[in-house]
Amino acid sequence: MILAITILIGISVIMIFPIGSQAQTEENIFVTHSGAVVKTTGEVLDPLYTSATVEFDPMEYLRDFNYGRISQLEDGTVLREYTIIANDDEIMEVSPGIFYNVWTFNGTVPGPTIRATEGDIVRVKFINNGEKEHTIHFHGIHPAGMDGVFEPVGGNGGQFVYEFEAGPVGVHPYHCHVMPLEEHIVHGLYGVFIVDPKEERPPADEMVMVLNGLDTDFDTENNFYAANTIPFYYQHHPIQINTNELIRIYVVNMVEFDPINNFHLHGNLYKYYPTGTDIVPSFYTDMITLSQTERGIMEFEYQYPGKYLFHAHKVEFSEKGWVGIFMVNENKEGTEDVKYGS
Ligand SMILES: [Cu+2]
Repeated sequence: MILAITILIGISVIMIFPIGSQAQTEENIFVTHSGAVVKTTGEVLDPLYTSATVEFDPMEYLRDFNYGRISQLEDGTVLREYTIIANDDEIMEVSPGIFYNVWTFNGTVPGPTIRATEGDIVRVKFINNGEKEHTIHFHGIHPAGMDGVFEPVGGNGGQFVYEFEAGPVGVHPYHCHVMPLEEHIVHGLYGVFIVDPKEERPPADEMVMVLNGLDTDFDTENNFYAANTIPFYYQHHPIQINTNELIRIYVVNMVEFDPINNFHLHGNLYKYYPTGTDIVPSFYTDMITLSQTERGIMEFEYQYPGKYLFHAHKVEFSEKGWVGIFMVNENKEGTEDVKYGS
């Protein structure tokens, strides 16, 4: 009897284990709106990408700020006009052999980082070229009718113009707010909205990092994680910065499914401004924890040159792609500060 049970347990262990391990690599077939059929395994790989093999360039996105088309209203107020086009039928190879149906603002995940100065009028012409209804919901202060929740914009060319005064100062996410909300966000309809103070922040080498995850096998769990969409990208392509130069990172956590994310910096500590709304930092730390759409501004300078990791200290996330390197170069005399906010 004991022998029989042992055999049964042994068999059940042997049987259960392969089923569990195979689930990771099981192929899923996915049909897009246009009828294209793609396969994905959901496996997480650590590929050596180059800018020629990714459709989205995380290095370009990092320091790309869209200040809009600038003009002045009669009373002298600055008007900034942007166009954001939604789509929900693009397929992107996010890791070798892993295709994902991305829903995009202006063709990328994340969408463009739009930027204004507090008090400017922001006018966003939104065009929905997708099949589904979409909106843009901006975090920040604006009238109810500009909130992008109760005014879904129809697909196939639907339009809406969002207009509001930029504020408050800080870093804010924007995202689609059509139900089921989780689905619209997870597929990639989000971006960053920076509101600069009227009195400019000190000059710095500025960058944007959107922490995100992609569920490539559609089981409502993320298969990989990243800073700016492509896993491991900044590990294989270190971000070049200089010693003794102020670095300012606008960081936004857009990971769904997992309750928290975090940001750990090696060999240094950073000043942290939650939501960026205060000009006085709240923390001096090497670790912040972020829940959904939580964000802030990090500032630091490296004293010593060399290679330094930055990554989620939720180690599972870093092992599945949310990891990068700063290559700190000796600051050559005469290096000019990069000025932003114009
Ligand atoms: Cu949507």
